[in-house]
Amino acid sequence: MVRAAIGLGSNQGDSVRICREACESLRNDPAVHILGISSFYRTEPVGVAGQDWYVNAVLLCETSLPALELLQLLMRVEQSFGRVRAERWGPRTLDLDILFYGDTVLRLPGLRVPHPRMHERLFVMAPLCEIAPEWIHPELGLSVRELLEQLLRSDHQQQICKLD
Ligand code: A4P
Ligand code: MG
Repeated sequence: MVRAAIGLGSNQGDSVRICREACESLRNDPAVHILGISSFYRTEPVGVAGQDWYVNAVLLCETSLPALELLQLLMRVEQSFGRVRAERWGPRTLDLDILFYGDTVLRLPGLRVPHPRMHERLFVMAPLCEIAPEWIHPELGLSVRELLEQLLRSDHQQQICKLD
């Protein structure tokens, strides 16, 4: 079993419900054992302006799936929520990203782990720090808590707010 962190994001449809149901889909998969789910956050869009705010959260699990099979499972769950890929960074009903997969570093054309932009994103690091503050980023050599502190000290503040 490998520990993995999965980022959830949605800004189309009933995003809170979609993220909750995506977590339930993963809980129902025999190859995935959920260890924890962060709070849900309402977050300002990063990358493309003029779209609705997102709901973001992070799920921590153990899985028996190799990384590429975990990605395929996430894509199936995205599709079951009606995800259509249009514009990069554009609006989506559900985006599931592998953030960490154990200490593995993968730079394949279709799978990059750790997620290459995660440490620059408050909408990832704030929820991740709730459930895995001590996890060391295998490339950057800093813990999630340290990376979040670094991000909070930098100028580029993204707006996020925790939902109850
Ligand atoms: N892919 C490569 N590595 C991974 C990985 N670690 N996990 C590939 C998941 N997928 C990975 O993804 C494009 C391709 O990335 C996939 O086919 C997969 O093989 P996608 O989900 O179709 O496209 P995308 O998400 O638009 O692109 P990308 O580059 O993953 O975007 P990001 O960086 O995920 O950003 N603002 C807020 N507030 N909240 C958000 O959640 N998300 C994005 C998307 C932009 N702005 C946001 C948010
Ligand atoms: Mg994605």
